[in-house]
Amino acid sequence: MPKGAEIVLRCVRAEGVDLVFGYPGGAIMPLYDALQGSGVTHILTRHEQGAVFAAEGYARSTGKVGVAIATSGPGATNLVTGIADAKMDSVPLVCITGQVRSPLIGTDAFQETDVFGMTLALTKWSRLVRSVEEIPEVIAQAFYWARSGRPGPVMVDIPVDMLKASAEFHGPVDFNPHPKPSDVHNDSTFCETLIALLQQAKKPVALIGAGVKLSGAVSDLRNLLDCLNIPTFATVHGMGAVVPDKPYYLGMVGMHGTRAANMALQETDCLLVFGARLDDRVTGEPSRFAPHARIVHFEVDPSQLDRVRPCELPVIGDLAETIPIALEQLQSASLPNWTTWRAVACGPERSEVDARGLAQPTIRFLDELFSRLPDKSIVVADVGQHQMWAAQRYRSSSPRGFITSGGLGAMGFALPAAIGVQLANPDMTVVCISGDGGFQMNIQELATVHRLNLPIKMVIVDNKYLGMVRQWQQLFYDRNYAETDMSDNPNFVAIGYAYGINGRRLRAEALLGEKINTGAEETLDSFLHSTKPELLAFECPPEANVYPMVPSGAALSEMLFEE
Ligand SMILES: Cc1ncc(C[n+]2csc(CCOP(=O)(O)OP(=O)(O)O)c2C)c(N)n1
Ligand SMILES: [Mg+2]
Repeated sequence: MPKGAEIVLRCVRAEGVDLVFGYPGGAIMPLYDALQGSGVTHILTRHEQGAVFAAEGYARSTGKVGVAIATSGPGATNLVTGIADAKMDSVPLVCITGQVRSPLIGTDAFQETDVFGMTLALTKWSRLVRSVEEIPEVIAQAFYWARSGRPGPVMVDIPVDMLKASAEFHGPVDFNPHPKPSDVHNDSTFCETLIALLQQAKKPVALIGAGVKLSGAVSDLRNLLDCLNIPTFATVHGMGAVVPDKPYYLGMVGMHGTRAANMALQETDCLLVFGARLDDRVTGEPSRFAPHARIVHFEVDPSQLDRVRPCELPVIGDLAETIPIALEQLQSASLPNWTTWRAVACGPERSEVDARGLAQPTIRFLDELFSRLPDKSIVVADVGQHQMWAAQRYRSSSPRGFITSGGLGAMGFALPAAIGVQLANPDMTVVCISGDGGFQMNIQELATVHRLNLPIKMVIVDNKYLGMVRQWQQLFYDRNYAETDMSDNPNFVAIGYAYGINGRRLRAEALLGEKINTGAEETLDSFLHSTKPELLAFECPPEANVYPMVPSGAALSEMLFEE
C-alpha cells in the first residue's frame, strides 16, 4: 500500500503538474522522500517566499496551476505573502504544507502554526487533511478550486503522520461540484440591454482587466473591440489583451495611466468593464469615479460587482462564453457613429508629454531595452517606480507578456517569479526588472538562478531610494525622506559575481545624448544576447518621479504632470 506522501504526489501529477517549487523541513520530509521517481520535479528555492512567487510566475505565464510546498511553522508562514498576492491577482495556486503530527495539533508543538486559520481570509478554499483516505479527494478539490471560475490560491495542510501512513489507493479522483447559478449565465438575453445602452451612449469606452486573459477570451475580445471601435484602455494586468497599436487603444489607465485613458474614463457616459475589479489604483477616488457613466460589467465573480457604484448591466459568467455572445449580437446591431468622440479621446492634444527632467534617462533606458527584445519575451516587474515606468513603456501584444504583483504590490516578487516564468517558458527571453529595494527582498534567489543556469536578464533600476515612497514623500510629505534612503546599497555587480552571475553597470549619463552612446548599446546588446543569467545595474537619477500621477483621493482627471 502506498504512503500518504506518494498518494499526494500521484494525485498532483494526475492534475498535469510536473514542476513544483518548495523548501523542505521536518513535517514535510515524507513528501520529499517520495519525490524521486514520482514524475514531479521539485525546484529548491532559497526561501519559501521565493518558492511561492516562483510558483506564481509559472502559473501567471502559462495559465496552469502553480504548486508551492513548505514545512510547518516558519515554512508555512513564509508562504503567506505569496498566497495573499495570488488572491489579489487571481493566480491559480496550490500550496501544500506539512503540519505537526495530528495528536500534537493544538498543543503548541514545535513548529506548529495554524496555517489553515491564518490563511482563511487569503484562500479560495483550504483544508487540513484528517485521514490518508481523503487525500485523493482533497487534492482533486484543491486543483478544482484553484483553477475554476475566478482562479486563486488554495491551501492543503497535511499532518506528517498522514504523509507517513499507508492506505489503499484506487487512483486519483475527479471533482465536479454542481453548477451554481452564476456559472450558468450563458444565453444572449443581456444583449438587448447592452445594445440599448450603447445606442443611447455618446461617449462609450471599454476598460480591459485581467479576467479577459484568465478566461482565455483574448481573441474574441479583440474582435469585439474592433467591432465597437471605441476608446479602450487597460489595467496593469489587462495590458497585452489589446493589440497596443490599435488606433482606439489609449494605454494603461489609473494612478500612473495615460492622460488620454484617464480623461476618457472620467468623461464617459457608458463604461464597458471586461474582467476588472475596479480597485482604487484604477478608479482614483471611488466616489468621483466616472461620474456620468452607466456601467456594464462582464465578470465571472459576482462578488466583484457594484463595489464602486452599482452597475446597470451585470453580465455574470465566464468571459469566454459571454464575450462571444456579445460579439455575435453587436455585429448585427445598428450602433451610433462615435467618430467625433473617438477623435477627441484619441486626439493629439491628449497624447503623452515626452518624459522630461530626471526620469528621462530611465525612460530612455527602458525604451532601448524593450526595443531590443524579441517577440517571444516576457517582462517581469517588481514593485515601485521602475514597475510603473516599465508598465508605461512596454507595449506588447502578448497577453501574458507583462507579469507583476499588481493587487498586493509585493516587493521582492520579480526575481523569484522570473524563475518560475523562465522554467515554464525555456524558449522565451525573460527580463526581470527590479528596484534596488525590492531586489534585496529576495536576493537569495540569485543562488537558484545560478544553480539552474536560467538565462534570466535581471535589471536593477538603482535609484538609491525606495523611490515610489520617496516620490510620495516629496509630493505630499514636504520632502521629508524618512527612512527611504538607500545610498548605502551594496555593489550589485559584485553580489552577482559572488553568486556566479555575470554583472555589468550602466550609468544614466550614457543615455542622455541625442543618440545612445555606443558603449551603452554594446552593454545592452551583450546583456540580452547572452545565453546565461545576466545582471545589469542601471544607475539612474535618485529623485526622478513617475508621471502622470493621480494623487490619492483625487479624481482621475486631476493628474499631476512633471513641471
Ligand atoms: C513588501 C513590501 N514592503 C513595502 C512596500 C511599500 N513600497 C511600495 S514601493 C516601495 C519602494 C520600492 O523601492 P525600490 O524597490 O527601490 O523601487 P523604486 O520605487 O525605487 O523603483 C515600497 C517600500 C511594498 N510594496 N511591499
Ligand atoms: Mg529604488
